[in-house]
Amino acid sequence: MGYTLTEKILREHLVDGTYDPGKEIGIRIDQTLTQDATGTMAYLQFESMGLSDIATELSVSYVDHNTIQVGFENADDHAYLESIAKKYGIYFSRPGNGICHQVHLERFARPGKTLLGSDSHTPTAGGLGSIAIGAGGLDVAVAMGGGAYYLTAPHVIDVHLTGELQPWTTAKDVVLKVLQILTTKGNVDCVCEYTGEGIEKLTVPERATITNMGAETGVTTSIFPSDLQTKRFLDAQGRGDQWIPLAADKDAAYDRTLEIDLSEIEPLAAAPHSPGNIVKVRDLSLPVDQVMIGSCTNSSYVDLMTVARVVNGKHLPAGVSLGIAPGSRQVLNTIAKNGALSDLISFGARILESACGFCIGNSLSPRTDSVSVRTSNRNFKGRSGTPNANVYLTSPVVAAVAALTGKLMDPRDLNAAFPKIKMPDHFEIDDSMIIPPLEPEARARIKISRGPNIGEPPVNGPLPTDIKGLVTIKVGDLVTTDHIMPAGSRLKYRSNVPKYSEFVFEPLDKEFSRRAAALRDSGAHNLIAAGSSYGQGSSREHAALCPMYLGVKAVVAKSMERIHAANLVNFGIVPFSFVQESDYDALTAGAEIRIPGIRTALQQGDDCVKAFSGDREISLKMSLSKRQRDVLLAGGLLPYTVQGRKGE
Ligand code: MIC
Ligand code: SF4
Repeated sequence: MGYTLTEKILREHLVDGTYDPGKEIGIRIDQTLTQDATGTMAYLQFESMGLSDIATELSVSYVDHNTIQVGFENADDHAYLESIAKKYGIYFSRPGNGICHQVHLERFARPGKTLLGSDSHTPTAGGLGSIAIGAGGLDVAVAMGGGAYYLTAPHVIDVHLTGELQPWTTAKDVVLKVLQILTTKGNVDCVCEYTGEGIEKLTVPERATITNMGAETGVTTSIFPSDLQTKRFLDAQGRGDQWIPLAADKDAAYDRTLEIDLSEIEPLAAAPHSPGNIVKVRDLSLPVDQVMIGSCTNSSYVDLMTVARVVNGKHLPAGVSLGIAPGSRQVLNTIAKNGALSDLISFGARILESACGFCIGNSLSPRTDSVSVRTSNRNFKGRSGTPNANVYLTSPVVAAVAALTGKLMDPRDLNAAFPKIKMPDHFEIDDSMIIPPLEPEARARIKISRGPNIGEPPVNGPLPTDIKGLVTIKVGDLVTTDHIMPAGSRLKYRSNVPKYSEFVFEPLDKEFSRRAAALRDSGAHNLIAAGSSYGQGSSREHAALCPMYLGVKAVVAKSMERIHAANLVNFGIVPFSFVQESDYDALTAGAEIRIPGIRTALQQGDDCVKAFSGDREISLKMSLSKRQRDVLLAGGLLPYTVQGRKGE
C-alpha cells in the first residue's frame, strides 16, 4: 500500500516512535516561525534553555500582531524580538513587512519541509506542499533548539476536488464548504490532504486560503501536493530552484474521502458566531455597517486586485465603512505601483498597514449591534472587540460587493462581469524589510533589549502528589482561546504574565482571576470544568500559561482541541476528560474537588483516576503518552527540558 503525501513527509522526518495513526510520534522540524504576540514568550523560554544557537534550517521571527503601539509595550516587544533574532541567527521580518503566514508563503515556505509555527494558521504553508503545523510557543522554542516536535500520527482525510470554480466563487468558498462538511468539532488528529483534478487550476495563494482556514476544523494541518502550480508560484517569487514535485502515491489509502465538485460551489458565509456556522450568501440579505478585507486568509495580490476591480470608479455608500489590510508589503507595494491602491482609496477604503490588525480585534472594532463582513477566518463572539457585533466571514468578492451596495448579497445577483485577475508571472521581490541572520562574531556582540514590558516566564513546580481545591469555574461547550485569554486591547500584556493573568476568562467571568489567585495563595488548587471542544481557536499558550500562573492544576472537559491540550501539558496542567459525559452535570462551580494520588497515577501509566466532589465519585480519563506524563510530573515542558529528564 502506498503512502499519502502527509505520511511520506512525516515518515521522512520521524525521529521518535513508530508511525501508527493515533500514536504519538516525534518529528524533526526544518523551519520555525513565530509572531510577536506568541514570540516574546517563545524566545524567553528559548533563552531559559541556555542554548547558544538555533538548530533549524531556517527560523523566522515576524512582527505582525501588535503593531498599534499605543504605549511603550508593543515597541518594547519589537526591540526585544529584533535583538533576539540578531543574537541567535534568526531572520527578522520587521513590522510593516506583513502577516507572518502570507510572508512565509511568499518568501520562505518550501515543499516537503516541516514548518512549526507559534500560530494556529501556520498550515497556510500547506498550500505549497509543506507540512506546516501550529503549536504553542514553547513547542516552537524546543524545536528551534533542535528538539523533536511531538504530535499524534494523524488520520488522513482525502479532500478530492473535481470541476472548476465558477465566476464569483473563490477558494474561500471551498474552505467554507469543507467547514460545512467537517464542522469545527471532531477532527482532532486528522490532516486534510487535497487531491483530484480540481486542484490543478488552483494557484498557490488560493490553496493557501484553503489550508489556512482549514485550521478552523481543528485538523492538525492541511496540505496540497507540490505540482506545476507550486512551481509557477515559486518561479514568480524568484525561488524556482526550491521546487520539487511531491504527491501521494497512486495507491495511497485514506481514512475517509470528501468529494467536492468545485463547479457546484456557491458563495458561502460563516454566520455569527462560529466559522462552522455556514450559510449560503444568497439566503442572506442584510444591511452591512462595516466591511473589513485582509488577514492571513485573504489578502493576497489577486484578492485585493479583485476587490479593486469590483469597486473601481464607484463610491462607498453612506453608513458603511471599509477597511483594507494588505497581507504583505509585497502585495501593498504591487497594488500601489499598478494604481489599484489609488482606486481603493478613491472608492473610500481606509487603508491599514500590512498586519493582523482588525482580525484580532485590536483596531477597527465595529459599532454596537452592527453587521460586519470580514474576509478573515474567525468570528467568535467578541473577537472583533465588540461583544455584540455580528460578524460574517466571506470571500473578498462577496465583501467587495457588500461594500459597494451596503448589503450582504450574492454577488451573482449584481449581474456584472466577474473581474478575473491572473496571478502575476513575477512578483515584486524586495526583502529589505527582512533582516537576515548575522555572522557568528557579530552575534556575540548583540545585547538583548529588555524594556519594562519584558517579564521572566514563570516556571511551574513539579506536579503535587494530590490535586485538592475548587472547581473555580465551570464553562459550557465551544469555549475558545479568545474566551480563556482575550486578545484585542489586552494583547499588549503578552510579555507580562502577572499582568495578562488578570484577564483570564474576562469575557465569561471577570472575577475568575481574583478568585483563582486567592485560592492559589491559600495553598489550594484551581480546577476548570468545561464542555466539548474546549480551547478551540488559536495556538496562544497564554491560555495555559496564565491559568498555570493562577494555580490551575487540571482542566476536566468533555473534549479538548489539539493545540490547547498540548499547551496545557506543556505548562503542567493535567487535561482530563470525563469517562461518562453526564458527570459534567455533577461538577458544580465553586464545589470542592480532590484528585488523590495524581502523581502516582501518572507514574504508573494509569489511564483513569477518581475525582471526589461532595458525595460524588467521578471517573476521569487521561489520554497521555509516556513523554507527556513525564512532562506533567516535572511541572511542564520547560522544567522537563531544562532538567534533561527525557528518557528517565
Ligand atoms: C489568532 O488568530 O487568534 C492569533 C492571534 O493569530 C493566534 C495567535 C495568538 O494568540 O497570538 C493564533 O491563531 O494562534
Ligand atoms: Fe493574524 Fe488574524 Fe491570521 Fe491570526 S488569524 S495570524 S490574528 S491575520
